[in-house]
Amino acid sequence: MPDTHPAELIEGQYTCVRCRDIHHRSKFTMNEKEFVIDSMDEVLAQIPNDSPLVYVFNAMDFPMGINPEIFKHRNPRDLYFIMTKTDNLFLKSSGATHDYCKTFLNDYLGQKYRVPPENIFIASGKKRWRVKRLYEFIPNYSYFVGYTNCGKSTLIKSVKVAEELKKFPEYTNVKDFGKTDKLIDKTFAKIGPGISHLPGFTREIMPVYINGEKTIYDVPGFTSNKDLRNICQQLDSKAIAHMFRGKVAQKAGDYKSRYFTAKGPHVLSIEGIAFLELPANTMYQIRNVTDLKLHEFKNIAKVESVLQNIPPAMYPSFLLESKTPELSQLNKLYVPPFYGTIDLVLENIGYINIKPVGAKKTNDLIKVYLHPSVRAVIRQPIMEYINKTFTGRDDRGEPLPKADWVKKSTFDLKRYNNDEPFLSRLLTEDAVTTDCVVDENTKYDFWKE
Ligand SMILES: Nc1nc2c(ncn2[C@@H]2O[C@H](COP(=O)(O)OP(=O)(O)OP(=O)(O)O)[C@@H](O)[C@H]2O)c(=O)[nH]1
Ligand SMILES: [Mg+2]
Repeated sequence: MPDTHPAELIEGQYTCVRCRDIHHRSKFTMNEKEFVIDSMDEVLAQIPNDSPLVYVFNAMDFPMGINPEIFKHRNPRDLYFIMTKTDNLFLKSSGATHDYCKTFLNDYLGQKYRVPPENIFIASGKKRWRVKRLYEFIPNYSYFVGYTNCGKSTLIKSVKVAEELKKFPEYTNVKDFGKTDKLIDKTFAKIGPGISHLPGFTREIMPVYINGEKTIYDVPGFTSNKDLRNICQQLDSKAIAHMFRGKVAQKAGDYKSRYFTAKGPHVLSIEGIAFLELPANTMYQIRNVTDLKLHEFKNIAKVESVLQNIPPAMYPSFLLESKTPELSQLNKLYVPPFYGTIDLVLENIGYINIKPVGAKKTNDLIKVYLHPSVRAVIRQPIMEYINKTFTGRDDRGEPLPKADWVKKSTFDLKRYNNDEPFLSRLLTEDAVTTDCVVDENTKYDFWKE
């Protein structure tokens, strides 16, 4: 048994000037030359046609991380899918929630794209959950692809670190490293691929050798948003980390989680990078599953005037502080008509769970002012698919009035079926119709994937 403590193995100097600058954030700027984030086709063009692909996606903004174009490059049987960052979805690496999540992904990717269940894996690179099985799941010579910042390099690193930890038998059987996590991160800072909260960090395909048995290729992430860089150029590294940190959905976005009530025509600011204008005469329960702060304004006119000159005392509510763009510079979109609860999902950032309450008095839509660097969609509430919830029926299958649910309703897992849309993009002004009343039977009529 080696008597060296892992922390003593640490670190020399950084070998790459760019990495050092990013970590110490001295002079690094995210300009166009330094940070090139390609489209999926450009990235895939660099990978041999017959190599296995492991497609990685972020749990928080699912299914925004699934780009269906990937199925043009491979048959679904030859694609391996890993949902990572699931530590932002639930609290434990195994147990019911993990299994329900797996069922959900099997249903979703299986029914929609014909991906076999054995090609789907649930992981957390950061927490190194189930890393031994992850190692077995990954085909030799596979390339890790996915949107930028989704956690590819961290996953590969988790496998590499698990191998290194074998040299320290006292750590090999530890499932969750808990307090030793930081120590391990520090110790192995230079092992395996580089990771960063800055999108576009991995710039070249890089082989990672594990155990002398397997080779995995880390690949630069792709993006569908040419404006992504814009926001990162204006923020320091701490602010970017905060923007992408997310919250644990099982704590903040569950039906039992704390909520606050917001009424139209109030406007909810998501730290000034998105504004939700609620229609007058509407009321919602809001659960915030992002790390960003929500701030409620009286109406859109108030927002407009504040944005013209943000008082420094309000900077904590504005990610971009004095550089927050005015409303005219934001994309104006509408949440399509919905019935029941939805998640408004912000790519990489997390989501806002929105539940209408009270009698419906208007057909006006929620208007979203969105920073051009941020993509957003709505989806059915993901927690209903990975946690058991009220069915609204009694044990004989009879529908119950809402007031009786808590006492009499059965509890069940919602199962995905490909008959109804799971997500919708937001609508542009010209796609909005005035006659858009929906009910239980027509609730997805205006959803567009
Ligand atoms: N909570 C959580 N955060 C993670 C996890 N994996 C990665 N991250 C964070 O996400 C950010 C991006 O991680 P990377 O592994 O560099 O992502 P990438 O996909 O390699 O990004 P590119 O190289 O830009 O394509 C970092 O801030 C990580 O700490 C995870 O499992 N859970
Ligand atoms: Mg990377």
